[in-house]
Amino acid sequence: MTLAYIGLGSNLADPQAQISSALAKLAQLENCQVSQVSSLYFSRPMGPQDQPDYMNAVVAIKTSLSAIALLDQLQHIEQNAGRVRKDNRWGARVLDLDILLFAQQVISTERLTIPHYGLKQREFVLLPLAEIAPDLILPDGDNIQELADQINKNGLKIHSKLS
Ligand code: PH2
Ligand code: MG
Ligand code: MG
Repeated sequence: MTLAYIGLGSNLADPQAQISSALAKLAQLENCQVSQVSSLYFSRPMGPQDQPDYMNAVVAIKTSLSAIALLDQLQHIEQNAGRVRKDNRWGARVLDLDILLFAQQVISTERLTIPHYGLKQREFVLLPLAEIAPDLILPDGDNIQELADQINKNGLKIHSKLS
């Protein structure tokens, strides 16, 4: 079983409901167990500012899937939530499920970059990740708690417990 971390985000169509429903769907996936769930956070949009605030969370899962098979499952959940893939990098979305880490694997292919390329620059990823995995060390040796302590919080706030 591989320990993986997944970032959840939404800023459209009732973000809190989107994230709880995505969490339920993750928990129902075959070959996946959700082992930890962060709080739900309110975050300011990174990227274009003419979009609603986001809700973000991070979960830990244990899975026997490969990283690419996990990505297929996550994209399936995104699509079922009504996500339309268009060319709106960093634009508003109903549901975004990103593989942040897949054990200590480093993957760089057309479909997948792991660790997630924005992980260290995003307060809405680092803080929830440090909440559930403060001792985590990235493949490059960086410590999650230290990165989380150093980053500008940019107004990030805990909204509620998720699970
Ligand atoms: N995701 C984006 C673009 N901007 N901003 C916040 N606060 N949270 C996100 O999850 C997010 C974002 C594209 O994936
Ligand atoms: Mg994303
Ligand atoms: Mg994504």
